Amino acid sequence: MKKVGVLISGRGSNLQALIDAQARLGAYEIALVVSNVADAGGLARAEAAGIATRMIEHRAFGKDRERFERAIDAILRAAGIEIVALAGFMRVLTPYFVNAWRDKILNIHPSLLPAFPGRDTHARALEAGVKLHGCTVHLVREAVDDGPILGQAAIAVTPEDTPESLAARLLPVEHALYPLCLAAFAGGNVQPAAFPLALNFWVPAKPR
Ligand code: 4DW
Ligand code: GAR
Repeated sequence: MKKVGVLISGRGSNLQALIDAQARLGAYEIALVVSNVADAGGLARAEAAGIATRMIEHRAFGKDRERFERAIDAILRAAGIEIVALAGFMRVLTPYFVNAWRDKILNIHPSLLPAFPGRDTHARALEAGVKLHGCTVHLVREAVDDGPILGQAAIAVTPEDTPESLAARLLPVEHALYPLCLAAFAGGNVQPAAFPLALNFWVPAKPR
């Protein structure tokens, strides 16, 4: 069982998915949730699940990103964290933190990377006229939305789709993909698939 620390900045629906799946998947345990935003909805979700939380407000560190990250690093290490999962965490991590936790930080991004890195992914996917959209779980590198891809899941785009409808249809897919990728990664023994691999799976019946 690997001890996971989840970094959040917002509503925490992906955190909720990781919490809800951990007993079923049995490969990771969320031991700590760290938020850089005081009123992040994810903090209440963690508390409701009996998970320890910490608030490290980046503003308190001014422009010194590395000092902010040293504070997070110290908290993660004190809690015995082995894997860091970003779940809607909005601060770019510097080379210091990425290298301190190299190959131990995962992120979920709402596009089929390397297509549509950055913000407004759904609007840009529609603008580009793609017929498949999706989400990606990847290892975090210095460059944002970059790094080895652990898993992807795709959805079909319809002519009626709006950025909002795409986001709403993709979110439960994110919630299915992230726990599976984290569990596979935590279980070790994973390497890039040697052949194209498409997964289809049931998504949670309960809306978040
Ligand atoms: C991400 C990328 C850029 C910003 C926010 C989030 C996606 C995931 C991510 C978070 N931190 C990361 C990643 C990543 O993929 N790779 C690394 N670190 N190394 C972004 O531009 N954030 C800005 C602030 C936004 C805000 O506070 O509202 C920022 O200046 O950090
Ligand atoms: C999710 O859609 C996630 O894929 C996206 O932010 C949302 C967080 O929602 N992440 C990024 O855009 C990273 N570049 P949540 O707080 O409800 O999990």
